[in-house]
Amino acid sequence: MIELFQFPWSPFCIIQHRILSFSGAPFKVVPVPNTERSVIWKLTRQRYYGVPILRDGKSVLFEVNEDSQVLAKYLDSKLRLGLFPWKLEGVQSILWRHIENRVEGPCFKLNDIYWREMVPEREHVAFVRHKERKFGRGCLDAWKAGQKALLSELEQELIPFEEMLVGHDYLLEDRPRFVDFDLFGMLENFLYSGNYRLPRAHGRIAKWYDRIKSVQFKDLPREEELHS
Ligand SMILES: N[C@@H](CCC(=O)N[C@@H](CS)C(=O)NCC(=O)O)C(=O)O
Repeated sequence: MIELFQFPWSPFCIIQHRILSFSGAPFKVVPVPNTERSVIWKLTRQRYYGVPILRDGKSVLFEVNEDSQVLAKYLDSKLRLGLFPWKLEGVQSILWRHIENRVEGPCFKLNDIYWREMVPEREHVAFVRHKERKFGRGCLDAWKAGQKALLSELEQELIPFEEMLVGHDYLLEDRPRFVDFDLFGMLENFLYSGNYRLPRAHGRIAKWYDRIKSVQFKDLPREEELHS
């Protein structure tokens, strides 16, 4: 059975978790503490410490650079989900870079403001140290102080996605592709703490979010039928 090594509020783990549940394939979640990655280090033979990773039988899958989509492409080709059709590869590659930078930024900071509610106490010091080493001393408090500005940054960043939903149910077409799961991961991370709602201005995104949160591959029309 496919195993997903993850922690639950990570935007990148949420993407893989949703793709797996969309697929209908059986899978197992293996929780990894945010601040203790030795299991990942061991499984990847000292080549990776990030999450998520996948284990499928003897294969261990992990990303090879910031913009690779090794995990999603593996699941897509193994489970035949149609998330990366060739005709959309170029536009999806541009979009996922954008989603994982410009949308991810405000989302994870807004969620991290509530870090005390997610991170077990024994991990507090390691969590704060990790964040401050990367984003500077006092970053978590600075994000809290700048919460309003971060919310309006997110609202702005979502405008093109609201516009993309004119005329079809998902971002690119009437069926979900990888970028739908990618954007979902960022927004689900933003919503994780339970302290936010999606920006009210974006009505199409709200409806799309309800679809992408629960869509099942088995309920989609077969791909050939779409083009007949
Ligand atoms: N591009 C990678 C990014 C993964 C990533 O940034 N994961 C974070 C958690 S959300 C991580 O483990 N970062 C390394 C660390 O925390 O030390 C992917 O798609 O999986």
